[in-house]
Amino acid sequence: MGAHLLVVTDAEENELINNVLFGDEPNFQIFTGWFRLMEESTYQWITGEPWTFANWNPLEPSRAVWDTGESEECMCITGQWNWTDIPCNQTRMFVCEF
Ligand SMILES: [Ca+2]
Repeated sequence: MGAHLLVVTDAEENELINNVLFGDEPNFQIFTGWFRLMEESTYQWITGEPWTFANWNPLEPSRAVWDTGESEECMCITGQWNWTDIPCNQTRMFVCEF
């Protein structure tokens, strides 16, 4: 089917996502198709699309290590209209695009 997790490559798409998904749910977080390449400590979209746009919270990506020992290696868009990294094993809503 060619579906993949959400990839946000420009400000227009980022704003659309925020308007559609977070209008009445400011505390929502959704997983995107973003992950960190462990060896290189660089970011990558699951589609391999170029990294052309970012909307990180000013303190992110923090790559914090949680009490569980999990490191923040995946990215969520938050209801505050910005991005944060969190551990990939957390439970969140997600969006697929075709
Ligand atoms: Ca973080």
